[in-house]
Amino acid sequence: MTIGDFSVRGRLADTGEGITPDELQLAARNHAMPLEGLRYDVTPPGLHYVLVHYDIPATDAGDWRLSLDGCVEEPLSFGLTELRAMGRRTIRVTLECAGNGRATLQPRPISQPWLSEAVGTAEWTGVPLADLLRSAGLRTDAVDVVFTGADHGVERGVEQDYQRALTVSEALDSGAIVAWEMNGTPVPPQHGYPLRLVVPGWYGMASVKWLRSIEVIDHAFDGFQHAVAYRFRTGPDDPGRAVTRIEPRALLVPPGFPDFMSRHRFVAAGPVPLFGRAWSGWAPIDRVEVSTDAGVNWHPARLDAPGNDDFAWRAFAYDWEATPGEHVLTVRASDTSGREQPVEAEWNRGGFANNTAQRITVLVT
Ligand SMILES: Nc1nc2c(c(=O)[nH]1)N[C@H]1C(S)=C(S)[C@@H](COP(=O)(O)O)O[C@H]1N2
Ligand SMILES: [Mo]
Repeated sequence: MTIGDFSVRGRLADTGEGITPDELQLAARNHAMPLEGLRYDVTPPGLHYVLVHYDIPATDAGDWRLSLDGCVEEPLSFGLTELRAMGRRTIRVTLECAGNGRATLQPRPISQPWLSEAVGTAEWTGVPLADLLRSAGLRTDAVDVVFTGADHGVERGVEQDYQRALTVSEALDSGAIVAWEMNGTPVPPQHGYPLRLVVPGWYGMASVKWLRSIEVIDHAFDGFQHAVAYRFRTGPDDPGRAVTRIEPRALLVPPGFPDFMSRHRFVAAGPVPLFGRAWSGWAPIDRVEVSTDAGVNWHPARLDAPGNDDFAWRAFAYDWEATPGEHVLTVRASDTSGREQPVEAEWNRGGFANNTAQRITVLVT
């Protein structure tokens, strides 16, 4: 159903229009990971970014049920205890919001105004989604698998439960899990307590929180978060292309100390060790380059040995010999699929996947 006067197309900020009260309201609810949080292999809880479209629902692990039905041989329903008995796997995953970088685009799409730090890495423990689907038995007419959260709201006039889908092959092969633990403790309320889907390598919107139902359907899912939101569109009438996996990105821990308002940095001249993390949802990271002169010259960073999880970020380091004056640090990553992080990403109307290289202004004294 639709409510009120609305346009299913989002709005773009007018030339020179600052952040609106609506955007500020979203930014105050949904927080990013402070960049110094990049120093941890696994983001401590509370520092991991949070994105909630509607409200955090009131949920209770004691009576929680997850249903699994539709095009399956045997419809199933699980409580938490039954799910735990199905198996247990822990995976380290870097999640990033598809809207990360949106607020720096010109013109600015009006929505959650992320800068560059809507990211975090956690260890998620749960049961492989593929095991659940196999235990119910997929019928031959199965096409898509629809995941529904317990949260409910209105988005651009359309009332809905938060829903996303994967194709049957993505659901079976993506390594997705239905998780009840984050970093070894129950998933916190804002991250999906008591159960959430985690789809490694995909932008965050695929990892449905407060998961209460999995339905296998015999046609392609065309819910709001697929057909209207999360599409790369060049204009309001462009049908666009689906947003799926995470584009490569590298971020540095800003060196030295910050100015309170501008976040510009101060460091003393001499050796300055630079450190950061890089990730991609398409393939493992194989190269990171650092520039200390706003992208004129690029230098290879040292990459840490890859870990066991393909979709967790990889650490890198670079030794900078800082000379007095103002410098702009910038960094870019590439992965083994040949994707390279651009110095300036292409604009799209929803402001998705803006992996434009980070820029940090540093005053060397
Ligand atoms: N049920 C539900 N799942 C959801 C969302 C939501 O609003 N409701 N937001 C999605 C989006 S857009 C992102 S980026 C991730 C954020 O996960 P996090 O808050 O645990 O970092 O959750 C996804 N799963
Ligand atoms: Mo997101």
